[in-house]
Amino acid sequence: MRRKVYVEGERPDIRVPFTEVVLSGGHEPVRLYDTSGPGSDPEVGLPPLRRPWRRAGTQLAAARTGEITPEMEFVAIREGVAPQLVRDEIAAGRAVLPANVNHPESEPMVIGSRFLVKVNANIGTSAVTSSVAAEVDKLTWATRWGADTVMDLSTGPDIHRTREAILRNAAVPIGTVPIYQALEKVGGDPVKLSWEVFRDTVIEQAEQGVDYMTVHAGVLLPYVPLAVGRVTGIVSRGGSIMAAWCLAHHEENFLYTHFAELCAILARYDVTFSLGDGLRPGSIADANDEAQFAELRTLGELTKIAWAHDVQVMIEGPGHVPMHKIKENVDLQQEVCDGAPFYTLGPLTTDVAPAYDHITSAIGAAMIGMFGTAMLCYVTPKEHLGLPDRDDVKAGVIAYKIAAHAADLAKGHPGAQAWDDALSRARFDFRWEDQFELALDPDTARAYHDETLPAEPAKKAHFCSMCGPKFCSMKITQELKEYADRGMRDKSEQFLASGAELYVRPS
Ligand code: IRN
Ligand code: FE2
Repeated sequence: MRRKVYVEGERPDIRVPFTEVVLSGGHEPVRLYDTSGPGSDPEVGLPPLRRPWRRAGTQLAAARTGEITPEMEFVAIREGVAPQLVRDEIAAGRAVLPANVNHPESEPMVIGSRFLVKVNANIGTSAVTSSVAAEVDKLTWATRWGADTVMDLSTGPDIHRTREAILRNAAVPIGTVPIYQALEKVGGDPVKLSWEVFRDTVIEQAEQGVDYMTVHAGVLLPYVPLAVGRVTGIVSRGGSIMAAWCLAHHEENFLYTHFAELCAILARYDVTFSLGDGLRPGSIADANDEAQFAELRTLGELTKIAWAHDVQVMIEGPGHVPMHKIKENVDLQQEVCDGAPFYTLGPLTTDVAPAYDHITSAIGAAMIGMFGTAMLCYVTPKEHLGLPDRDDVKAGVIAYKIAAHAADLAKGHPGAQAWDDALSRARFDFRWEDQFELALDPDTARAYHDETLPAEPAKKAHFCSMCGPKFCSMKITQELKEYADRGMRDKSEQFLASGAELYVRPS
């Protein structure tokens, strides 16, 4: 059985949610990180949990003065670490706590290499209309399976109202790419974009409560030609929009030239920068090329400007990268961005498996997570093929939760392995119900088991249909263990009965 429990902080209004898995036979319950939120009626929205904590100044500014905010205390309990570690990592810029002052419904979380690896799920429609309720449903669905943040990438009509509904129902931080809405405002022609339209869009979204924003400020005019000879050119939507603007006007990217003004706006709301990788590689052939790394160095430069304004920053990364070229990405990013959190899209480790890119990319995500990436942007099976539906969202989130947890284990995050150990013990003891409940996806685990052995007694059986009763290795090992225990007991009784004395070596 699973149930939601809350752990209280020093202030009684700090109540940190966990999923508690209650196990059979007196085994200790297991507590899991819980992103699902308290649940809401989409028409009403969630209660404004963080309203009493409202502050002037960003989490970064507070951390730098040595303050531990209620948000920091909340995430310390959530992560099972000391609040001082949270504060110090934020102060150093190595972690971000995205929490817009106008999004009081969100439950605080932290993104940084010293903490649990996080997963982002993208939702939002293209030009197809979709009801507000349908978007809220996708959000709830993604967080139910463990998405730590959700990005609303909606384009098309009704963008403001949809985002409002998402924010008012989101217990996780919400990210956006404001250039998409700015482009809508100028009728879809990148050439007509301007700093003013972009600025007003950022203010509109910050007022609503968007917690972090992707800004493609590193796509500089001189870098655009570097992408020309590539197999797949510029694959980032935001990157291609800014490249088109730069070329048409033959001017430097206005996001870069107005970056300090942008920092001043984000600081007012404590919106976190997610510096976009507009020149990320879109194919194995283009991985780690000059266009990609030139942009990354510029993102390093912008990171320092944001920090000077007390604005929190994370850095977006690739893309498509073969396994042997992954580590170089993290090492370079950490070096040029002074340890700012890395947030990568996969990477996909091969281009040959459309329809399975949640797998090609989860392989890369697990590796890059192990090397120190703080958040993984999911890829669904529909990547490169179409707009993901509900099932794709779930498949993407689950694939990425696996990658993130595998990385947590490899990094030795305190407490990560307790979950594996509890599940393995349940498996070895044939506590089938406990095994299902501990699973990342209990529904599918149970359904697969019951496909061949649906009867109730099978939930106590010492085998499953994979090997059958005679060939179950776990059953044989258990019998072996019993036999060995019995054998040892018999031997010791024999020994004692023989009257022999133990020789004890003098020390
Ligand atoms: C994450 C890392 N690199 C890119 N991303 C995500 O891609 C980003 O957070 C956002 O969800 C999306 C932006 O795509 P474009 O506009 O760069 O294609
Ligand atoms: Fe791709």
